[in-house]
Amino acid sequence: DRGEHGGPFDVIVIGAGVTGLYALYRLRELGLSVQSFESGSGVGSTWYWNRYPGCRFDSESYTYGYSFSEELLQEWDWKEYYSGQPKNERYLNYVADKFDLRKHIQLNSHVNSIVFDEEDGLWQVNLQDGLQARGQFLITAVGSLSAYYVPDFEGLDRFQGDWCHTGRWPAEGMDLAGKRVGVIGTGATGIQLITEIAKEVGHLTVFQRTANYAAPLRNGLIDPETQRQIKANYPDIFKRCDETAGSFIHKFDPRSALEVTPEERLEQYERLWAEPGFAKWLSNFYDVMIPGEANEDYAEFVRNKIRERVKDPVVAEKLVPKDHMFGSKRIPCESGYYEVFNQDNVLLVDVREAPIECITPKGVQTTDAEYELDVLIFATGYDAVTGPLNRIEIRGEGGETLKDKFANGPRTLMGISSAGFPNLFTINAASVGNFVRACEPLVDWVSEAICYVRDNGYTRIAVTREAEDGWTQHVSEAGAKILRTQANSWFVGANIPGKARVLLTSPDTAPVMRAKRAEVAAKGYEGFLLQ
Ligand code: NA7
Repeated sequence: DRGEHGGPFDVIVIGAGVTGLYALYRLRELGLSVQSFESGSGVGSTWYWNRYPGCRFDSESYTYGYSFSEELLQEWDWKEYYSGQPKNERYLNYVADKFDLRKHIQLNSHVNSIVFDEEDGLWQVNLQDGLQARGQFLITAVGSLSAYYVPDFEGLDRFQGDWCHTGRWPAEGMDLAGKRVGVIGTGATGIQLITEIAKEVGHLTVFQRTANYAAPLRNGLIDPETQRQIKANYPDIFKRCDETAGSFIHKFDPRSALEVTPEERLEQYERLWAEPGFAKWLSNFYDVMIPGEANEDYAEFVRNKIRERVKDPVVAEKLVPKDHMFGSKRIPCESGYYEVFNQDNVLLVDVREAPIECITPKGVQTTDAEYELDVLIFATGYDAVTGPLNRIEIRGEGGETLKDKFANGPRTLMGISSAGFPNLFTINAASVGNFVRACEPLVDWVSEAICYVRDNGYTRIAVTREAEDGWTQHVSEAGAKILRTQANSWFVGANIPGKARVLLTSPDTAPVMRAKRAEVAAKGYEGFLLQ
């Protein structure tokens, strides 16, 4: 215990990434005292930690920026349609400076635990370095994909080469030029990374467990005229995003793929395939993203696109996904991924056929071979949504921990808050779709709730058990029907051994979620107990 860090604050925000920065801005605008603790040495969180080569947006840059400041929108130039990590990190730093947010942020501050003090009704935040802070309200802006996951392979501690996880890429970089490099994992991250480092490594071994449906990103530079149009049209751009299920700019074709002729269908598939980003599926026939015949028809179209690009038919078949539906896992975007496997110095190892047994001092041992490596990179994903919460000891009323409470999956109302944890807003568990579009209205909602509590003479707001039970059941029932729950992915916690299999995000679309939250607020915070 090294004493108190000022305060007590009206609101403590854990994290200074996309959500945390906006929360600081909004809460301060409302006249509240705010403090953020951020474990990184800089702001940006996801865009701070993910420095791996090839890291970039795959939603359009101009849909990913904050909308809260017209001045910011007009000042900031996105150079590329899908902006890369260095620029994205600069953007968040620019925001922190422009709105003078740094004075509310303590960097290099890892939060060990947060404990609700029932007597004074404050949350006590305990930092790794022994410092403490107290606040009336607490917001976990800790991200949904921040608790990086390294599989528990025996022998990793004896590996003589360098290794890292993509989500903790060293600031000084990794020296890969001419080296024998291995990458485990072929999700959205692995696919970006592999494509980029294949240009410089000596030899690359890709350990793939599940082949993915990756689709061409088709990035490009934004020319000055387009830049001008973007800046003139931000209200329309954001309005369009707000109208779609995941707050992306692409709108489904209301027709079924099955109601048009095979020629028309193929013509649309091809036309959209030539377009950048997520248009290929989110502007396609609506039922391409619903389990069923149309989905399988499109999956086969994508499989053939993969086959066309890989020269060795044996390698091509390994890269073609066959065991899960198109869109049931996050669809990675790529910029030359499949061609990497036409390079002589690249080897694809199917670890479903021959699983990894252990890491040896020299490299990776599968059931049938040892692969010698100088560098091993884990692109093995994240303990999503609940992982970042579970890595903090969160104690609510009666000393109950959130981790114990969430052992069989999250129990919340709308992801936002959990019974027995008053004045705690788990905003990181409530996001759906395009992240910045989702986080702004969420932060606004939470800020308004906090003001409502204070303006009406209350001190505490807590979800009722009934409301939480209702929501938890809704997630389970409605979730069972959607594409995202049909495969073993982070969406349902199935990527982490032993984690309960439950949809970790809302089964509802972003507009429905906004409407539900608005209704709760309009009814005086129905489902919450105000004291
Ligand atoms: P993902 O999408 O969870 O991908 C992780 C990859 O790592 C995936 O290919 C996994 O195979 C693989 N993996 C995980 N554990 C193992 C083990 N034990 N052995 C072999 N392979 C393994 O994480 P990303 O970082 O790519 O993307 C996360 C999100 O970030 C993404 O959805 C975007 O929204 C941005 P699997 O498929 O499980 O067989």
